[in-house]
Amino acid sequence: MQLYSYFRSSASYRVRIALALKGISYETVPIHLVQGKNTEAAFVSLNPQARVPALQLDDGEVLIQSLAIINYLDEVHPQPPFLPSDPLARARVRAAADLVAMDIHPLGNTGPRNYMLKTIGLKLETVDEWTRHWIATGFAALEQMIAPAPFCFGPQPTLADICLVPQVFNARRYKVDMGKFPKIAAVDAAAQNHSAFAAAAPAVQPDAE
Ligand SMILES: N[C@@H](CCC(=O)N[C@@H](CS)C(=O)NCC(=O)O)C(=O)O
Repeated sequence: MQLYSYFRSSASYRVRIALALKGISYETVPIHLVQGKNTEAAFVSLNPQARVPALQLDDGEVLIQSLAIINYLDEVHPQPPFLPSDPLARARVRAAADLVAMDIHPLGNTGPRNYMLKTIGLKLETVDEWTRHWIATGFAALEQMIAPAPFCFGPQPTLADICLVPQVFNARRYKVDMGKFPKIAAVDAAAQNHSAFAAAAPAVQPDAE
């Protein structure tokens, strides 16, 4: 398998965690977002959305959208599961994952940030404040929804942790005050000690700068 990835991309980071948790080996194909490599024809032919991640399977099929990729991996490689078996517990895990992936992440993503900076002409400090605001707003809600033990919903990582840990990386990058979110910080600390999360971290990727 080949993972088209950018070391600092949190959507790519989610898929790297999922692959590591499942013990699936893959080759990283770096797509440098700042250099605009995602908009080059070769990559757009794989992902018409021009975003990372994309996962090319051994038979050549290409999957896009991190949650679709992660759910595919969970269906094809059921162990260890990313969701609990109880429907109510599954709904709680999915709610936490969606809060991060659908409500927080899109607002601080490269495309919208660049539009605000380059097209609207907002100052970097204004855009950074926007990014911090939406991360902190989402984290304030998430802090009420999780019960670290040590992961968001128990002793094993779930889809919620797979989404949350990369978002904490982003939060730190944009200097969100993590002291306000002790439960989220505790989950992140537990993840840093887990080999799959450690292997997926931006700093150890082949394209890390
Ligand atoms: N919902 C998508 C988001 C993918 C996404 O936005 N990736 C970002 C990096 S984290 C990207 O490639 N941005 C490039 C751009 O917006 O131009 C997913 O979960 O895969």
